[in-house]
Amino acid sequence: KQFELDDVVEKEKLEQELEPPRLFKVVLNNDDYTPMEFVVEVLTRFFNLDEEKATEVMLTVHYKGKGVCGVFTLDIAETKVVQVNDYARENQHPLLCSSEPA
Ligand code: TYC
Repeated sequence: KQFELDDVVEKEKLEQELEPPRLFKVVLNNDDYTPMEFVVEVLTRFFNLDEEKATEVMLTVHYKGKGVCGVFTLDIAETKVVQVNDYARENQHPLLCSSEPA
């Protein structure tokens, strides 16, 4: 049985070398109610942006409707979306975070 497992592991390794992981943009969507300051806090807390970059992304969302917080593999992107939406709801803000193929 062990050699079959080794074969599977080896095959997956080769696939991963041939095909880079698919990437997903995590985006924030604009709304009329979430305070700008809270959005900047979210961007610094969950996406490790500095204050200046966070403000830039927040303003892009505010003026253009949405903006990219970062690009991640599927697992990480999904986790960020859940963390941000949970945090927004805990603080009673309608802020919506979502993800899409990069
Ligand atoms: N439009 C919001 C306001 O004027 C600010 C805002 C920015 C909300 C970005 C959401 O993802 C967002 N208070």
